[in-house]
Amino acid sequence: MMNSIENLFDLAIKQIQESENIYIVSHVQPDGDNIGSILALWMALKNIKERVFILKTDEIPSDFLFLPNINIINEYNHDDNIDLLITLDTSDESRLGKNKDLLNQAKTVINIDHHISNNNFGHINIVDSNAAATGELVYKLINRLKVPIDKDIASCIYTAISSDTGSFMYDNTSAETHEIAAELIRTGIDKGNININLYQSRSIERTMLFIKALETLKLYFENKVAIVKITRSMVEEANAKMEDTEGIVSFIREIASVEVATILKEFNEEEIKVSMRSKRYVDVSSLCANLGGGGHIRAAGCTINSPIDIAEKLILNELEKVF
Ligand SMILES: [Mn+2]
Repeated sequence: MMNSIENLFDLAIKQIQESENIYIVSHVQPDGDNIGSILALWMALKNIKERVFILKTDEIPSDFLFLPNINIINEYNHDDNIDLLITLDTSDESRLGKNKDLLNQAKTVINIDHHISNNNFGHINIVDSNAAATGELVYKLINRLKVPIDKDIASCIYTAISSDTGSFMYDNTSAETHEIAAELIRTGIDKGNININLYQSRSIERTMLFIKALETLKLYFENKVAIVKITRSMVEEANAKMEDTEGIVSFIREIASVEVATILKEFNEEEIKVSMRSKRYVDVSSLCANLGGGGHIRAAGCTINSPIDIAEKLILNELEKVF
């Protein structure tokens, strides 16, 4: 029998109540939805449980250092017992990077996510691809826990939802998304400050990398496909980091003729991370799935283990099937 989301929330709450050592774990290359969600859930659980911790899987991008309690995110100490491990916004085990083994160490795993590609790796899987962000599911869970959502919790959930909806602009933004946002704003959050931190704080280095990326822009299939490439030497020349590529792919999607925007990031000579965004009709999630990746209909990604120019050709082959 399929469990309804409501039943799954109740199962998760029962598990939380019965667990002593609770760990919430971040994912590799954490984004606003991941970090906002883990902080919000941590703050909420601290109201009802003594031993709740957040584990760091990857460095926290500087954009999110303004969030309350960001400094409590810590490395796993190998002597600790994990009764309950909670993953948020994590579509599969590999997204846990160096903390992947904790899935076996934990007595119980709760997996809360909104990726359509989620493979239900947890014991309890609250996976709802209709949610615009994992932050929406965390909001519902906290309400069901009957923990009041204060300004700090609300700021983190607002960050999560705003990040994953492109400031409430993407297709995934629903009436419910706005209803939740309205409730969050009513707690008195400083949304102006959140917006400045999220959208008006680009560093000079990131700006320089942005310019370099745009210089590589190529258009295909009657200008419906735009591709940019970031090599390690470009990152070095801009004195930037690979995480500073955030926002470039959305920017090139804004070109009028473009339906699919793609960025190729060279993490290693034969390790190319690809992010794809579509505008109106192409399902980039299934396109990326053909290359071993996944994601959402309008935002997806994959990793290709070839040099960057070969990776570009593989992607163009997939795109050719669509255009
Ligand atoms: Mn998300």
